[in-house]
Amino acid sequence: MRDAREVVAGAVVRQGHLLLARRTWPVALAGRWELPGGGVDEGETPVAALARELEEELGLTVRVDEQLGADVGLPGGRVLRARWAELVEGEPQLREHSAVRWVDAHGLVSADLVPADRAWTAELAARLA
Ligand code: DCM
Repeated sequence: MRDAREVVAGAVVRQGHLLLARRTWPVALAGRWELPGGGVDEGETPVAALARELEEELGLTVRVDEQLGADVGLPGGRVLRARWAELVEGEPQLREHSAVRWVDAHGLVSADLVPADRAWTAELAARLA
């Protein structure tokens, strides 16, 4: 388990629907939905980190685009940022998550998101509307 100072999450949109993934860890977040992603390794760019994480966790090939929304503070002084990501290839595979789903704006707003990701709900919902 990495203890990265910076965590990057991906907003993958396909046919007007956003990819959400259900976490299994830690206990406080298990069962709640997130934009998938993970920690930026030493010497790695956030763009490369997000592409790597989405490949490792879900088997997706993406092209990482611009940042969306605000930076979000996480416990331990870490910062979480989100970027749009274009799906190039792949169907999500459950390697670390317990489920995935593609949601429209209504599904996003009603999803039990991890707390940090709620910072982006309005901007994401606007894009999906
Ligand atoms: N995290 C989050 N929202 C995301 C992705 C990650 O709040 N969309 C948090 C959960 C963990 C930390 O970032 O505290 C590291 O994530 P991971 O365990 O997926 O590497």
